[in-house]
Amino acid sequence: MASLPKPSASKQGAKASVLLGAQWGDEGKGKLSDILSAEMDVCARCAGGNNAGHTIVVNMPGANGEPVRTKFDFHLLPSGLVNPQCVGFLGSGVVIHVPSFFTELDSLEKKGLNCDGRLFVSDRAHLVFDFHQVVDGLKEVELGGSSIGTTRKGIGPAYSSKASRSGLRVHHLYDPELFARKFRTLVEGRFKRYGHFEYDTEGEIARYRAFAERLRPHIVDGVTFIHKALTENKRVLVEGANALMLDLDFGTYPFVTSSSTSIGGVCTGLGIPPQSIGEVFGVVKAYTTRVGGGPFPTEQLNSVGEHLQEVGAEWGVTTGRRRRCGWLDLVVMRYSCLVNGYTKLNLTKLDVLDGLGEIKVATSYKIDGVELQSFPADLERLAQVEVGYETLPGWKEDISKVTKYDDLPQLCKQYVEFIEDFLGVHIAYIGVGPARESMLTR
Ligand code: 2SA
Ligand code: GDP
Ligand code: MG
Repeated sequence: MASLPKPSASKQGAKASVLLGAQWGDEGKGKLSDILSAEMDVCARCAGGNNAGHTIVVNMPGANGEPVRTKFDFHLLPSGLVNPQCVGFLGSGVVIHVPSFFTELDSLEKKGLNCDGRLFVSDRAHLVFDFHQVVDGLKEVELGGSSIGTTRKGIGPAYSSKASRSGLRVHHLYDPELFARKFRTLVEGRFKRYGHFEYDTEGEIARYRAFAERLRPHIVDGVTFIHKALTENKRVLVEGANALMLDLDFGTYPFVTSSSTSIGGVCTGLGIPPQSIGEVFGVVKAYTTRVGGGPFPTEQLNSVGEHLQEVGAEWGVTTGRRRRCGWLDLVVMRYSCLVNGYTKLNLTKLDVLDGLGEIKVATSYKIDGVELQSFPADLERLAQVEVGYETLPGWKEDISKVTKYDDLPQLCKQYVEFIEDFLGVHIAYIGVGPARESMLTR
């Protein structure tokens, strides 16, 4: 095994670039991750699990070498894997459902991506088991009308096991006695809490013995792996999953996921210090969507919302659920910029706004006529806010074929520059379609 680089060496090494969702997820992170990964040696996930759904549309070589339009949906694995030179890494903060890991890997290989020798997993990452997924569903049923609307992938229950110090990590797979003992205790605990549900505990223990062998070539000491990459000046991209408003601490709690999806999760999920972070790319959709329950101040339960949902094809990539849609919320975005410190933004799905007569953008929240200084922590207060909008004129043209920023309609540029001025962060990339080529740079 490679030994840990000297701390002084890591300080002089390369800085990792980070890409994070700036709203409630599904901003189009996968597409930017794919584009940036063309110039990367490593693409790493630091948090979340197979609840994520990152879509990439690229041309793959067909049987006779002709380009074939291919759509990839990544859930647990890093999207950068689409680029053949890029190594994928799942850091310690990720929760891993091993059967899904292999299903996803197999489906990539079927689509013509060879991932041999370029996918690694931290030995400190926690495992998600099928019983966590069952419990995820049972918890949701228990919550009834106030359910979170989770993906039911077991993410919350797995992070609960981790936080309560009874979880199983990847390295436990290689101590079969200990693994079996801890596994039985965990399952028994769930039976006590939720009543006996159908589950073949001994069958699962046997299944994981086989998985352990298949997983072995992928496992690394995660801290050594990432520091070695940085020390050797490898180009590293950290691909965030979910988004700031779903962060366990800074999102709309309890309507959040159970991991640290903000910038802090990069350090805790990979074991790197803040000074090893370089660019921080924030991905922001030109409007807002949310999937699952929870507050959404700019939601449009009307023809505007329907337009955004239909034209934007807003369906969950993991669960197929219809996404809720509304106007861009710059109060959320200002808060998001504060927490994550984006150095550059990618505004995505601008083409979805084509043809709208006017476009609204939320710029303030008021309660009893008093403007709030920040995004409220208390959801009761959030429910009382009166959203202040700025109305901008829309553009009539189809922008999906535009390849240069200067060629966008004037009113479209006005929309982009309004957002940029409000947030004070450079919009360096603009998405005008789902494909890799449909990205303008500025
Ligand atoms: P969980 O399953 O415990 O993480 O769910 C908790 C909340 O986090 C939301 N969440 C998501 N929101 C947007 N996109 C996600 N990924 C999929 C996608 C979602 C899908 O890319 O479309 O297919 O439904 C994602 N994953 C989790 C979730 O809706 C809950 O509000
Ligand atoms: P992620 O979770 O942030 O990676 O985003 P998702 O993949 O869940 O959802 C984004 C959806 O929008 C996917 O279907 C993408 O193919 C699509 N998409 C990404 N960028 C653009 C864009 O600029 N325009 C349009 N029309 N679609 C886009
Ligand atoms: Mg998604």
